[in-house]
Amino acid sequence: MKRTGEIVTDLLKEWNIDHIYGMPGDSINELIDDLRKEEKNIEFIQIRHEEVGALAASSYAKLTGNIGVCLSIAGPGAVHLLNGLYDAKLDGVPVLALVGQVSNEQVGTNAFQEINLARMFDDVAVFNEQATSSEQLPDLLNMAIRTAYARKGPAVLVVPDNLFAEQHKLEKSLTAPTYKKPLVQPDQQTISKAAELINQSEKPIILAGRGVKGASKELLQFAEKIKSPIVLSLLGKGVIPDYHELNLGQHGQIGTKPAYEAMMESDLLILVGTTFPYRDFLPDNAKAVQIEMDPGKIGDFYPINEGLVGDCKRILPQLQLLVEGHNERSYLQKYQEKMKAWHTHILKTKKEQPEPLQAPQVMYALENVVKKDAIVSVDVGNVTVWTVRYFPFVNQQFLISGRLATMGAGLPGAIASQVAYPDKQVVAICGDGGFTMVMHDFVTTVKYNLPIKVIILNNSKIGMIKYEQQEMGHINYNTDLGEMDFAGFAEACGGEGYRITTEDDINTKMQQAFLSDRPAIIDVEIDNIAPLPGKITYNQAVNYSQFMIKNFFQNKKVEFPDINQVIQRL
Ligand SMILES: Cc1cc2nc3c(=O)[nH]c(=O)nc-3n(C[C@H](O)[C@H](O)[C@H](O)COP(=O)(O)OP(=O)(O)OC[C@H]3O[C@@H](n4cnc5c(N)ncnc54)[C@H](O)[C@@H]3O)c2cc1C
Ligand SMILES: Cc1ncc(C[n+]2csc(CCOP(=O)(O)OP(=O)(O)O)c2C)c(N)n1
Ligand SMILES: [Mg+2]
Repeated sequence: MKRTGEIVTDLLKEWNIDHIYGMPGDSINELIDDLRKEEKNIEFIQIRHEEVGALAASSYAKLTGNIGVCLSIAGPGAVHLLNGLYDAKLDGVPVLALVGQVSNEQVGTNAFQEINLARMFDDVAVFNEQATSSEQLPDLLNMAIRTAYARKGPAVLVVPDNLFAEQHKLEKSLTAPTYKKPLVQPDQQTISKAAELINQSEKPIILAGRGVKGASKELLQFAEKIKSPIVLSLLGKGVIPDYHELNLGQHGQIGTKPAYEAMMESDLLILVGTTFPYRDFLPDNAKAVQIEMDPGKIGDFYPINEGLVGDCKRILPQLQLLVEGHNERSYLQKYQEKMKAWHTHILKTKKEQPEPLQAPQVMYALENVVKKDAIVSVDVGNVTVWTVRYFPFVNQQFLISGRLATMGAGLPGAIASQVAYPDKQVVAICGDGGFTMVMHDFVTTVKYNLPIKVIILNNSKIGMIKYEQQEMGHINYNTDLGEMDFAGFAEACGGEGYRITTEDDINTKMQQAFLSDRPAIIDVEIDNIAPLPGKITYNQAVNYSQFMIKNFFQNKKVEFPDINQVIQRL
């Protein structure tokens, strides 16, 4: 007979789980002892806040496609997991949360740290069960992991700690530690109808998202044949190089003006692997074809004419065989010209030398030191827009909390990236607000010697909200954060800190930091200017004028955006 905890760790290994993020404590101590015995096979990464563990598990799944695992005690530890589990749910990736519980005989008695975990996890989890006997635990674990993969979300398995210590009575598991991915394929008739729509179209445009990761070659060959421009969702950043001649950049509030205009002019929208949520940025009356793995999402974002369910890596070449090739297309050429002008405009801004420093100059300095295959984990705020717009990707991978858009995801994402790929360069780009939500876990990077580089765009403000309030015509309230010396903090944690305040030392300090093999924070003091939308709408302009008038009468202050840029983006 084996200890149940030993069977659990054996199963984790069979599922190819080689690391777990967590914080030990009562109600999970028995499992911790089993994990101790397996430390060579399953690395335990002790984070300082369970939210970071859950966000790291979610990020690991986004990067690798493999399940991310986090662990916590009952009560407060479990509560801390929630944000990361919601991130996994909203971005549709598999995560397993192993959560301790008071011992079996105490469940339901208001015991110390006992909360109603089943009710708390009910909304977030795609699988939410509490083991009541040691016999069922291995099978519940298999079911939890399989469901997380099948339903692409977080599975929560709550276990009263005493169960791990019990001797397991059954000789054999009743279930198997396996998940088989289905091969879904649209019928030939639907593919032909989609090809017909494409052949009839004069101005086709592709909106590609994260689902294209792994199918970049197929996407480019298809787009090349029909001579269609490609615009990308935010999460599609990096699936094709930013400077590729068919790429019109990102789409939406964070996007480019050529992407917006080309989209509005198009007569056929080809959605590939995306849940792009901003209806205002899609054309009013275009025809549409959608290629999407999840049948539940076909037609969910646009009134499509044909939906092709399955893997775009297989479907794009099948479609490519049926569509007519084009040597040129004036619609594409028009926007390629506009895109050249956009790149010139962006590069010109990056080369300016404003005092104080601004975010585009930081991106320019970063671009010069970062490796072509680095992983870039970005936090939520203006920092997202600066990175996406001013940091061109060649072959880098992009990581963010997309749908939940939680601040504080940048650092956990970088931790997960370095754990998953110890030999790759990993960069986190965070705002001062987002980083302070999780900054305690910079010590984790020091403890585990994860040589990540954290760039902080330090504007002493929650810049995005300051700008949002202005855009709504409101006077700013509670958007100042106050000053913080993040470089000093990095050193106090045992890492390296670099503080950059002027253009003069930005390149040398950035290079120094990137040459180091230790975790480092590069704290850049920047001016808080607003990253204007790629395309400014009439309403945005009107509301902003209202803010300027109110601000003048109430605070006797005048804040003008960069008028040259505003005119270019109108
Ligand atoms: C500050 C901030 C600002 C933002 N602003 C914008 C913005 O302006 N523009 C923007 O686009 N987003 C923006 N977002 C992100 C936005 O909320 C969504 O997360 C994002 O648009 C979704 O991107 P996606 O569709 O590529 O990814 P997902 O939502 O992950 O969708 C990917 C889809 O691909 C499917 N799929 C997976 N694999 C395959 C395959 N092999 N074949 C076919 N289908 C597959 C999946 O089933 C899924 O439906 C912002 C987020 C933040 C934090
Ligand atoms: C957990 C969480 N709380 C609040 C928000 C709302 N929010 C979005 S961006 C932002 C400001 C981010 O500030 P900072 O990290 O300093 O980045 P900046 O915008 O200044 O570049 C806030 C408060 C959020 N997205 N997530
Ligand atoms: Mg800030």
